[in-house]
Amino acid sequence: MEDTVFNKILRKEIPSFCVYEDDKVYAFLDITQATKGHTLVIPKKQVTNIFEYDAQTAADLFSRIPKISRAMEKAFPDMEGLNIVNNNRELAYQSVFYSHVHLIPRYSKKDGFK
Ligand code: DGP
Repeated sequence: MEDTVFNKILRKEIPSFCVYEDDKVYAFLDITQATKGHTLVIPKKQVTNIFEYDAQTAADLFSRIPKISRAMEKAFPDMEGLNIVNNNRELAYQSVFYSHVHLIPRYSKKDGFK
């Protein structure tokens, strides 16, 4: 499997802002911040895309998302909605080939972010 920027983040070779971590997943702020708090969640077991998941790794990843979403809601009380996005392969706009889920908060008030 490709050694991606997310492998380097997991190995702490490049810095990231940790949102949540346990033995199965790591969640960190996306460098682009599509909106305030834009977070990426990755499984610690490397998977390239959705087509490659075994059931346990998928359960490990997706079972954490409600908890992380609630933590984001606490951190950003003005957050009113949340998009959950997962791009798979280049044609579907995947640019880092280590599977990840985007958690993108939505705000009704303009606060300098989209
Ligand atoms: P996607 O297009 O779905 O593969 O999204 C990849 C995301 O990864 C993109 O929103 C930007 C983010 N990203 C790329 N490089 C880095 C990095 O070095 N640090 C962090 N925090 N995010 C990164």
